[in-house]
Amino acid sequence: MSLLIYLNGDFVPKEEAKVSVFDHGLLYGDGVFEGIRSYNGRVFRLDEHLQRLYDSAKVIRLKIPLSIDEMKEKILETLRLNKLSDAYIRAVVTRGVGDLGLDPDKCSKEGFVFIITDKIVLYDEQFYKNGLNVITVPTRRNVPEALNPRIKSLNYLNNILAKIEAKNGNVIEAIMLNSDGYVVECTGDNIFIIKNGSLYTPPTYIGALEGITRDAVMEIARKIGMNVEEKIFNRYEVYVSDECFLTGTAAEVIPVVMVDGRIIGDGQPGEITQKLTTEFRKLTQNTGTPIYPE
Ligand code: PXG
Repeated sequence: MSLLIYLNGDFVPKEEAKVSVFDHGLLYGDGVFEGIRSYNGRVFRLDEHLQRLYDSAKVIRLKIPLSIDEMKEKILETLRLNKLSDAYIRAVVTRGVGDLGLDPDKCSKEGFVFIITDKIVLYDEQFYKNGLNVITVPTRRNVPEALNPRIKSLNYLNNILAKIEAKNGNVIEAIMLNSDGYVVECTGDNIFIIKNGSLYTPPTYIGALEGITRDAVMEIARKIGMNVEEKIFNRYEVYVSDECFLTGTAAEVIPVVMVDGRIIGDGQPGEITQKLTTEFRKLTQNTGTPIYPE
């Protein structure tokens, strides 16, 4: 059976799930999206993801033709139709079909929605066991005053340029700085460092996405008694940190053991990072919105 896609009101096989070449999501990256995950028959932090989606849409003045509750139901329905339990979910809202000009008012009054649910492609286990080697790349994170990175928009060129530079350096993820040279985040993950038992991550106002995994990890760290701070830091603090890790829906919690050729800690995934990973995995297995009636 072919994968079914929710396409603006209908469920269609993936071969038939097409969007117009006049869609402004395609022409201009004019739209918003979410990457969500389900574990063990439950969608992890679905309400938080939906709130971020609707907040992003509000900021770009994009009207979503479904209420939050309807969107939630459509996501769950798509998962059920595809009989998925452990899945990756992509919810996308574009500005819809318009003309060849920028004017969003020439598009339909409401956005165009599609939802893809598919089996999750897991990161290679060796990254979790051995940790990542990352580099800082020249492309700076978008300036919030121009395009706020808190908007999870379909325009990901900033991150893609950084990803290309990461791959040029033979690594899979890159640290991005803001225009002032402070560490912000990675191309598709938030960044954390640990120093003397305290956990630090850059504040969102300097240009980081308010990651759902980031929030969960900060909650867990506080629960186990750690001091947690959203704090501005530069590469120096990363190089001399005791531990470093990245968080994201796809990657979950992934240790970093080398940054720009500097070994972090003892070059092995740190103890606290491992503890946070274990606790995060427990949370993903034991919480979330049920896909199937329980
Ligand atoms: N920062 C950025 C710039 C992101 O795109 C995160 C942080 C982590 O946020 P969550 O809410 O997932 O904890 C993201 C995640 C990918 C991929 O293939 C990642 C994201 C979106 C699309 C693809 O790694 N966003």
